[in-house]
Amino acid sequence: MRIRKFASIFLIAVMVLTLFAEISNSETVKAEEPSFQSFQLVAVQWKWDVNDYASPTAFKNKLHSVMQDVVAQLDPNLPALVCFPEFIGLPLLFVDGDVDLLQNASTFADAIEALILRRWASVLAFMTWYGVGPVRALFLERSGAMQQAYLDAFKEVAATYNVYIVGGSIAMREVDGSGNLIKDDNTCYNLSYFFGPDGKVLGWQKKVHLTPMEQYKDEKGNYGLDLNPGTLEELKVFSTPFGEVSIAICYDAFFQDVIQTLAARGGGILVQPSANPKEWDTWQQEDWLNGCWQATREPNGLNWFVNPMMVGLLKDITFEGQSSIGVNASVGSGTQMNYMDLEPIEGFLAIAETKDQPEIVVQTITTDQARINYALNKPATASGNQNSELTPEKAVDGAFYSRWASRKQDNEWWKVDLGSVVKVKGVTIWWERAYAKTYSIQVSTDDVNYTTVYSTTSGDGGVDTIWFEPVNARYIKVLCIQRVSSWYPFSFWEAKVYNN
Ligand SMILES: [Ca+2]
Repeated sequence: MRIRKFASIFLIAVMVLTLFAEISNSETVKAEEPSFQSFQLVAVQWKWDVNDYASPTAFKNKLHSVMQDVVAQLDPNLPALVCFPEFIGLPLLFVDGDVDLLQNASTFADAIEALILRRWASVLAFMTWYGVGPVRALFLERSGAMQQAYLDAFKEVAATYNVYIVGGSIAMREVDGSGNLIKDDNTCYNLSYFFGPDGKVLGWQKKVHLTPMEQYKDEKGNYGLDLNPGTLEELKVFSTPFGEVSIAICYDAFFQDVIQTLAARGGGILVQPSANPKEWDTWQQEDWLNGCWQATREPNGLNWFVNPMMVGLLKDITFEGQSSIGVNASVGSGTQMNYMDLEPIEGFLAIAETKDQPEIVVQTITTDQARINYALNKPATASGNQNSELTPEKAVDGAFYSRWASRKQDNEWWKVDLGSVVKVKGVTIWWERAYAKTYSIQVSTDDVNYTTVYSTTSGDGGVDTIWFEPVNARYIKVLCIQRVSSWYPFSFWEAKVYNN
């Protein structure tokens, strides 16, 4: 990851703009005013009921029922981002005919133990094959059934109700939108998937900072969920037509490294899917302010937050908390309010009334400050592509498991047509490991005369976020000049172009 500090590119920008001023003086091309759209943020406060996990159909029916309550509160003419809590998919461990174990056990740990015993033969095979403990082996073994139930249900409701969805999280192996394993290894993560309104999976976020309960053993020696942590380098920022979306799963929103990485990669709306297995007492409410509320006190580009929370009993474990929606201090002050036992403060826009009941928290945002990725789903072309799969438009499809790759040679280019001349201010390139060592970014209003707004000879891959002085442009071209390795082409997962 690299953050391009404004100062470090200022000189380049000045040089470029001096040049550009000479060209643009003779031009009469005007930028279109961006059409900012109001949008709706939704936090679903979900209450555990083990019967919702009896079968894939039971889970899907529950989601439909909740979504019908959600859309009843929405303006159908405005786009919506609907966010579900952390671990909504965890009890899908029992979805394939094992829910009786969950219903009959007195504790959640007992239910997991009973499931390991019932599926002992196949769990043992996974333990042996992958060299892992019984709980990890159970997740590996159950992942296929879990992901199918989770992805099928969320894809269907996203498409049915035409909304973007942050699917809360599930503990399982990493699979793409078609359910294909990303890598056949022994890792399992706390994952939250992101769904488009056509029902398409656009990517997933891994939790980076695990709680003791999610690790192999906690500090008292109790066995936990034995999950793997994600890395900062893997953190994504997703695009919608109404703004960028960053996901920090629960504990992650309390960590500056996660918040700063998300902010540097585009920021936008910070979604914190949460499940708090503790009493919602005054101490806990005060501590919770150190999460997404605190993360949006500084002008860091994370301009709103949505914090859906899990409530109710999962066997012996009580989950409590008030879901909320809020705004960055640099964008607005919100309404004076706070969690139930605390003094009102600025920053919140809406808070659930209860800590233990299902609720739907909705907030309409009317703004001209959303960060929009103009390149999303716009026509893209290139000097060539490696094969018929890795085509130029894969870099603007919003999906983080599809990419463009050039032919295996230096001096290739990729270009997006934004459709009209607009004012642009930044570009983010999410390089695959086949990154460019030397590359330039050029802009044009007519696809004939191009101006260079950025160039480097020391690219190091990862995610490059580049800011420059606002410039009118319709065409954005990435000139890929020198590859990092002659074995590779040039390749990136996504290229974004920002209004601010
Ligand atoms: Ca893509």
